[in-house]
Amino acid sequence: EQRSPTTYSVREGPSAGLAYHSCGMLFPRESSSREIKELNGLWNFRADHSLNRNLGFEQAWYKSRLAESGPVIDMPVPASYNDITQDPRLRDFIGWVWYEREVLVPSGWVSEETRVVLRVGSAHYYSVVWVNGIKVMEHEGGHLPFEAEIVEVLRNNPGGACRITIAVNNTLTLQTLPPGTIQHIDDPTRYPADYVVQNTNFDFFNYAGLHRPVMLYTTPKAYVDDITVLTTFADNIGLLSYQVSVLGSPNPTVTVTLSDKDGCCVASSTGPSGVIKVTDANLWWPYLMHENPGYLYSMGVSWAAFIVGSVYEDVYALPVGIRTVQVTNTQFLINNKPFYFHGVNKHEDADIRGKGLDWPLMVKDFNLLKWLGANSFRTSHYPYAEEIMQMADRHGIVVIDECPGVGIKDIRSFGNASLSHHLAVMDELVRRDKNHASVVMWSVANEPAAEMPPAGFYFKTLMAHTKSLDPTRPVTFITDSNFARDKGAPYVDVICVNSYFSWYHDPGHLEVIPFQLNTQFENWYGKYQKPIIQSEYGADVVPGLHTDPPMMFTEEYQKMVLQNYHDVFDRKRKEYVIGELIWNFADFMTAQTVTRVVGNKKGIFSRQRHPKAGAFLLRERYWRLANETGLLPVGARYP
Ligand code: BDP
Repeated sequence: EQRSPTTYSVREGPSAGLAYHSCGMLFPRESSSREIKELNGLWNFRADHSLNRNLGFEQAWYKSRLAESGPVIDMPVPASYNDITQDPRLRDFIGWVWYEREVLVPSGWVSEETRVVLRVGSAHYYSVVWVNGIKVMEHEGGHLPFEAEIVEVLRNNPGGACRITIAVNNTLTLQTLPPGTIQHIDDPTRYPADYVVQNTNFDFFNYAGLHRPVMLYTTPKAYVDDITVLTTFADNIGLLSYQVSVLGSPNPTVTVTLSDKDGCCVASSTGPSGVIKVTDANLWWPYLMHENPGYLYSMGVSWAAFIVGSVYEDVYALPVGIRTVQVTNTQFLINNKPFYFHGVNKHEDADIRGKGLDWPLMVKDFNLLKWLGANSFRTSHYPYAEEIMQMADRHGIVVIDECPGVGIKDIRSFGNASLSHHLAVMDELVRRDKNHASVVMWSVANEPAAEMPPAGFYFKTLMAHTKSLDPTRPVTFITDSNFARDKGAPYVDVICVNSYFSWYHDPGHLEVIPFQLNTQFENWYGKYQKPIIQSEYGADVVPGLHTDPPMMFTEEYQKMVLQNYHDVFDRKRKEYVIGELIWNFADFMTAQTVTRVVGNKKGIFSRQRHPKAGAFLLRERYWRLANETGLLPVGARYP
């Protein structure tokens, strides 16, 4: 049988193309005009183990029930499929897997006045979606939502039966985000026949599947498609300039009301765009910077029309926080007050569910963040679930929102195809997250090969584009390059540096940290005069390992690494260091390598969220920092 190196290409599906971008992507919310049907739970599932992974398309598995074309297994959604069975072939699978679920649609939904939208919160990496055997959309990218209107398809099937088939391909290539390469090895003396591996340059397991909720929701035919809100304030007056786009109606009458936490209307406006003034505004403050952090108003947006005796309307309520963000040479200001990031880097990662959204885990993680006294996190290394962003808004946890630009190490990943996809991902990310008060900065990449010649043009374009999408937030990328040769750094607003002194360099030598870290900061600030965040630092710990004097991989060694870094942070934060984000919040799964003992163990919590010694050290520090730098009322120390 013939097999070409492109066999596992993500573009195997017929007529591949991107989802339509120029519309909004409001998070589905129920209202008097909108209903939701969640499709979480068990789906039918089959991985296409055929040699070219293309059997599903050749045999058109979407045309009838999946069980009719072969065996199926139960697969929970949302979840990664990798750790659900005992089959190593599924854990390490590369190529197309097929999900299917049948749902009955209420008859009232299939009407001339209603839109029915099928929305996938995220599916890693490339997806093709059919409803009742008819293709309704494709989407590239594993961490952002996509949706299609399906009422026309449902109308052809009056019984209300709706069979949703989703094929998902986890293959990463030099042009995907994150990038990867597929390696076919043809050496019968050393490898089995048809040996294929997925190589990546990032340090987390390439979990795949339907990672976030899948749902159907309705809107009226004319509907609120998108809302953009920019906020500022002057003295005690909050100002919200908004823009509403209504589709399906030529002259919509838009009404906007702003309600406070108690549901009382405090201001209103009419028209698709305008400015709302709120007197005695409650600002959105970060956790530990105010006694009432994360204050959110509810912006009710509605559209109504009276047509031949009937009322048509659409109603949508968007949570909004009023706050400002600014960067100076030495400071990061939120609501004009200096903000010091004392927080974490995270992953979407847990036992069994992989990267699947899990409510208990999410709430546990926020409780741990608050226990720790963390006021911020970075969405290393891809956009997190919208449900997580909403929690951050409500709890006042500040977010650096990162796109999946991780592992860009090969010069071929700086080409036009990569850049245009990267720009499109930033479009999708900003469109999804622009209204989150918690998001204070965009990160376009993590540790790219920023010293390579094409990196200058690439990052200049990418960051200019991101700023054009959102002029209100600073933009950065996270670097581990040499300060003198980094070609992307000239374009960032805040320098974010990762370093692992006494770990990957000079392993075991804690005594180098004060020197090397000090030099790192002086070099970067000397060249750019921009504020600096230590965006990663840390050390692996196998929980329960102890030595004195400290040795690598013990709880004591992690504590000493942290302590040594902190001493330098404490000197430099008086000057221009504006934050520290530990690597990592919790242990997480990676590909198998000789440097990883069942995953990355740099967590201050284990993968099961049990604290290591470093967590207690960090907790002491973060609460002390909160007391020093925050606006906490006296006495509000440990909760
Ligand atoms: C950094 C990467 C991060 C890794 C970390 C590590 O940004 O993704 O997990 O190193 O090696 O370089 O632990």
